Amino acid sequence: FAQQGQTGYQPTPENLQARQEFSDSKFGIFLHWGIYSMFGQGEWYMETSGIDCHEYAKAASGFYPSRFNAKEWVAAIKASGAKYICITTRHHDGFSMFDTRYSDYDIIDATPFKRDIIKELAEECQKQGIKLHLYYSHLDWTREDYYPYGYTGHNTGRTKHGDWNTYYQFMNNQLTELLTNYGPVGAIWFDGVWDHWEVDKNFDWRLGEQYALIHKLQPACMIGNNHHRAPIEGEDFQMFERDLPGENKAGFSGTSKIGQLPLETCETMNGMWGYRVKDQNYKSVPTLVRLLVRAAGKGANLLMNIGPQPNGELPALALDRLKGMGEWMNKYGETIYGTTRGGVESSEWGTTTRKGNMLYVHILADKMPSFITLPLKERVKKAVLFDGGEKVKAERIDGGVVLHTADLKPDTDCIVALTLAD
Ligand code: H57
Repeated sequence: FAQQGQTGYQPTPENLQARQEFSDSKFGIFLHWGIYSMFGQGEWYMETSGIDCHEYAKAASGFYPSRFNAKEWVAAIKASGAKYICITTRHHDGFSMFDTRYSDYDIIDATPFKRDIIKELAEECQKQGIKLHLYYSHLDWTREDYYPYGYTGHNTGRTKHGDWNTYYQFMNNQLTELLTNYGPVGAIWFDGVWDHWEVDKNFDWRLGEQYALIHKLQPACMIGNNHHRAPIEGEDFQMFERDLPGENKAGFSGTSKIGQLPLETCETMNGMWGYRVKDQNYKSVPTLVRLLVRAAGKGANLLMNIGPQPNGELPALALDRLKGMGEWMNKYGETIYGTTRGGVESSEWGTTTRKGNMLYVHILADKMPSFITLPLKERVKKAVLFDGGEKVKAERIDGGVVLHTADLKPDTDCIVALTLAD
């Protein structure tokens, strides 16, 4: 599929630096917010309930998130230890959460709220020093020009005609707005190419030209695309929805082959991306921490999702989890930020991260294993508990090192810090 990418792409030094910072940051917060939030049934409500897109669109006139306060959102997210925020500027329903000249189906023209949410968030991110990534959907359940050749199975009442070229131009116009009017954008997070690819795996989205446009407008802005295929030329990071890198359990038709780019995996804090009133089943802080640690062990960032409420507030349980994760990151962030994959394959007991000559062994099991065997070539100069510095017995064996862990206390993450000889 290389023909779909930006041919001859050479990332600029700023872009390479952005990639490095991104990789080092390890933790971001995803926000799925749109007029779908009002229905309280997740962001796929129009499609899964077969609602006519014109009926659905009327809901926009009731969108008035009076409690929205970008400053509070950013502060709460920053306190979690997350280094970036990725927000939906336009999801599959086609509604734009920003001020766009290219459609009236947006926050300014179609709602009584009339405040540019993306602008307020962008300004606040700048002020508080956290990066902003923008989610942008290729798939559109509302526009008639979305389809190139026919109906692909979505039952939202839209007709099948229209010129796909005008849709392509529309997307590029909107991307130009997003990359011109909101200051530095950390990344564009694309989603939805799989919709046509499920029908025609060679459908040409003309990504090359689109990626080139983005890199021309903001060379440092990274591009990621939720396709679960090997990276396409012009992309700057590789993402895996609900999969750790290399896994392919989320139902995508791609191979999930891992390339050479920075990695990111995204997950939901409860069960849905968009606000779902019935779903109060938020993962516990230890569970979330373990997800983050497992991702880091694979060299990947965790992008953890929250679905803000229709009134503009983050759900109370989400705020609680942000606070808990922040407390953990304050203490143990050293073993996560700026690390790379540990080089010791993750296993049942946990995983490893590495920074310089430090190897962090993250034991994530509820029951402590008696021994952990690490296939390390390097000599271990020192082995201590990260918490408290107590010595842990490390024994050299053929082909590795055995850690004697029987007497350690299980925790959310019991971390053994190994200093390796260089
Ligand atoms: O925005 C969130 C998340 C980040 N991506 C969207 C969700 O609304 C879901 C994307 N799911 C992609 C997927 C999973 C399996 C294959 C595609 C319907 C039509 C084709 C499929 C599902 Fe397939």
